[in-house]
Amino acid sequence: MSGTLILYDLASRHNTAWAPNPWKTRIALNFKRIEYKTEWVEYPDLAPKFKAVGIPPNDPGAFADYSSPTVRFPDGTYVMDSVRIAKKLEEIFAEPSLHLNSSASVEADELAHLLTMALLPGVMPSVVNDILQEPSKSWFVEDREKRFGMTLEQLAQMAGGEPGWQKAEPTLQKVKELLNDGKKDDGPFVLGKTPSYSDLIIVAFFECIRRVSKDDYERLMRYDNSFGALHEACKQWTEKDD
Ligand SMILES: N[C@@H](CCC(=O)N[C@@H](CS)C(=O)NCC(=O)O)C(=O)O
Repeated sequence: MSGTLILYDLASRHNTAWAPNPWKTRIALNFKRIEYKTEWVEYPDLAPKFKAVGIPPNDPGAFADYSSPTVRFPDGTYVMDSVRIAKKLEEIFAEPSLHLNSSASVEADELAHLLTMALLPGVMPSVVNDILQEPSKSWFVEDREKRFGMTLEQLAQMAGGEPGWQKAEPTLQKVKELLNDGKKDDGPFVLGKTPSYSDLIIVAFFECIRRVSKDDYERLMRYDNSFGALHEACKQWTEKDD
């Protein structure tokens, strides 16, 4: 089977990308200038849609059995999970390279995950009120309340705002080090003048925050000049967002 590559991304009322993990794949596709179509999926449709085409669930212990990003490649195969997708993209579309062998790639993925865990609880009410539409909206409220054992407002009160930023602090420091220390040259990227997957992952997180909370995004950009310089240098790969 051949055809256009399809990115299954989480639906929003604006029909534009917002969620942190699908942004990792989208930005990699944009970076490699690969032609693709987006299929927007509502949260409760992820599992039935992916099961129906035979995708095995994520490994035990994953946040969800079925998740976005998922990609259907032109040969008809499906791959779920941003890291697996990045590896396959690099195999099929070698240039420009994502430089996945750089140890910074793994570190950046971990840092982006930690930042998401620290700063997302504070913005969940805005995700519900400003981004999601039905049926995801009701599904998300119910699912997250069950997972966290409290309402999203209580969660934001407890773990968002200053506590969230405090939790993020050591990780922000590491991102700053990654962008400033031990580089070969003075470019804006983790490897200096050469962009790589590490940069794209960090910017996927920046882009998500920019789209869900202007205040948090501005605070993030004030943390260190290297953050804004990186985001600016990667902006060209965030433009296609639908
Ligand atoms: N490690 C996975 C994480 C994917 C993930 O958790 N994606 C979220 C959206 S940001 C999702 O699909 N969640 C589904 C759910 O909450 O049921 C990856 O990088 O692809």
